[in-house]
Amino acid sequence: MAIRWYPGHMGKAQEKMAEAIRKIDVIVEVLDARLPSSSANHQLNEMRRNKPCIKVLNKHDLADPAVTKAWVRYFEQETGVFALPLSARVHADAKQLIKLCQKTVPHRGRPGWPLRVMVFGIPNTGKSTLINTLAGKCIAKVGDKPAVTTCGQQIDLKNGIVLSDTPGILWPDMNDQTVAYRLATSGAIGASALDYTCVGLFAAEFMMERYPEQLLTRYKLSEQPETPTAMLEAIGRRLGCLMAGGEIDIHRAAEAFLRELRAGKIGRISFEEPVYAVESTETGEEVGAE
Ligand SMILES: Nc1nc2c(ncn2[C@@H]2O[C@H](COP(=O)(O)OP(=O)(O)OP(=O)(O)O)[C@@H](O)[C@H]2O)c(=O)[nH]1
Ligand SMILES: [Mg+2]
Repeated sequence: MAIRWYPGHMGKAQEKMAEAIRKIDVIVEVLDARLPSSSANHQLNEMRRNKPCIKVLNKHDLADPAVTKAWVRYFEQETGVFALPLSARVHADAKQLIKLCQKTVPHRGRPGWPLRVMVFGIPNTGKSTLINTLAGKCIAKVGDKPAVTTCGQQIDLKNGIVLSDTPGILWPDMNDQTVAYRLATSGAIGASALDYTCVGLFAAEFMMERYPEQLLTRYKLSEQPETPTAMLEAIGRRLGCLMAGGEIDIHRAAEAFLRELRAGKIGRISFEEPVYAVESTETGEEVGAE
């Protein structure tokens, strides 16, 4: 099943943000550290107006640490871009972000000249959580589902910094369905727009290829089942997702598996690694490939 999800508030929010960026000093783009490419909204490149951008790789606690390091190196190749892995609920991490914002725009942050920071990203990446940690209190509504914030708000941190919380926005044409399925696996797509069984099968196939040991350990399996369907059935059996008569309820199994995967119960997982462009030298030798 093809995934498309672009609720009405997103288009309106994007127009407002494109206008508001004029009066912003630095953009904090909150990415999901498990899928830093798929969770990047490429519309930001057009909206950004060459403003400095800090890419926060949030939910670092859920991602494969070695892969996150590779992403930081990758992002920092671009001029004017800084990358910072963090967990939005951790105060020490949030403080690091404040320091980086101040370092990036040193001429702002004085009385009458606040440092104006826009927190931007797709749904459910942890923007509002980050704002609450930075503010030291619960100002923005947080939820374990996408599109919790539908209207922006500004928060004065009273330390020379003014933050804008923004609604998570996606893009209308979700042509790349691998991206869409990674987003759905991570929890960035509304439940009404997806079929849990299809997304569960996608996630099971990925995990069987990339992190088979974690699956075997979590679900106490002695050997890997041959197909993603058989894997979901084995997980469903383990988690007690049964229908009357004792058959496995594959839909419930998929839902339970995704819940566990998203919560980090199967281990620290990254869904994608950086891909470097391949350049050819005059001799035809390829360099820079990874
Ligand atoms: N494990 C983990 N969970 C996090 C982290 N940051 C946020 N979350 C959780 O992610 C979910 C979404 O957080 P929000 O702050 O509401 O995300 P948002 O980006 O504001 O989402 P929208 O308003 O829907 O765009 C919540 O369940 C948070 O508790 C993190 O660093 N690690
Ligand atoms: Mg929010």
